[in-house]
Amino acid sequence: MDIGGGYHYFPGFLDRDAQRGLLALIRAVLASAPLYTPLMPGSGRPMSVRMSNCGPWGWVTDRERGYRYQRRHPETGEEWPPMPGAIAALWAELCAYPAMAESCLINYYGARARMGLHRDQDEEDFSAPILSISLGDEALFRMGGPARKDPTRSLRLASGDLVLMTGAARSSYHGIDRIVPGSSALLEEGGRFNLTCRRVHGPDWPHEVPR
Ligand code: MD6
Ligand code: FE
Repeated sequence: MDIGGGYHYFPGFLDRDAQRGLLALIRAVLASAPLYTPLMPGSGRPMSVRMSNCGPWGWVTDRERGYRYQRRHPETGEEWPPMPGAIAALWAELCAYPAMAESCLINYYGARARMGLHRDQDEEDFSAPILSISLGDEALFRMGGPARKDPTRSLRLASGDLVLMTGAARSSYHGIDRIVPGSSALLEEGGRFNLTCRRVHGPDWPHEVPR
């Protein structure tokens, strides 16, 4: 559903079985690439969200080197686990883009985690959309425009909802004001996973970088 500004919203796209299946795949990824606490560039302040990645490239941040994509987990030093086929299939189904996603960022929100208003701009190619998948507790998603001062709207994202950000929304400000603890029983520990699938390079970049 086109909700304007380049934002597309697919409420309840994943049924309960699909959510459980995806969650099991994410848990398997996290068994080899555990969640870590990212630090803000400069200040070194910890983010409240914990992160990991799958796919050939992972988005990371730390105090010294800031926001970037890299091939390896910052704590284990291992390459990121492969992107599960079910996630790649959602990208192929929903994103009109001639190449596969190269990165799936995994964000975990505990009860008090949030994500400030930001734009995703560490990728080379803004013609590719970003696909977001929500699992677990509901979240208040704030959606703005390309300028920080643009008016914002708020959407309550539930487990199984997808959001596609394309066109103007691809470079628009957005964030998570808060989650709604206890609003979903999908995660036994509570909280929320958000997966964002991205293209990092242009469409001609090899999907698997030669070693
Ligand atoms: C979240 N999402 O839903 C945060 N970024 O937890 C994002 O920051 C995001 O949903 C780029 C594209 C879609 C998103
Ligand atoms: Fe984002």
